[in-house]
Amino acid sequence: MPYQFKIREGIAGRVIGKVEARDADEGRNGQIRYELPIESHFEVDALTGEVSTRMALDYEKQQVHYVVVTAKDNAPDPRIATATMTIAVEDVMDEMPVFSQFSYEVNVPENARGLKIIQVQVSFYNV
Ligand SMILES: [Ca+2]
Ligand SMILES: [Ca+2]
Repeated sequence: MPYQFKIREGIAGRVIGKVEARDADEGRNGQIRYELPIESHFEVDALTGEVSTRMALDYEKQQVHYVVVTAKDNAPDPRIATATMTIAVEDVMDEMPVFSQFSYEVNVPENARGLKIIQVQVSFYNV
């Protein structure tokens, strides 16, 4: 079963949703533990299935993350199920404005009152 979550960029340690696997077995064999890949940007609570961001995500780097969550029962010979989470990162206006040129040199004539000196172009990555 696919999961779809959304999270704003730039927030670490925020719960974004929950995964749930069911196991009809009784007792030990019915106890499920959830796991995510170690190198993931996310972490999952092994017992509750709550998924949260391990680190702040950057929309400008990656807009969607596909993460496979594994559910494993506690049997000596564990049964394993996987589900894919699609996590959409929401854009926030978090980029610094950058000048299109590193420095500007302008010569202003003396007594040039009211003269338009230079037009500086500032752009945002978010635009
Ligand atoms: Ca960003
Ligand atoms: Ca942004």
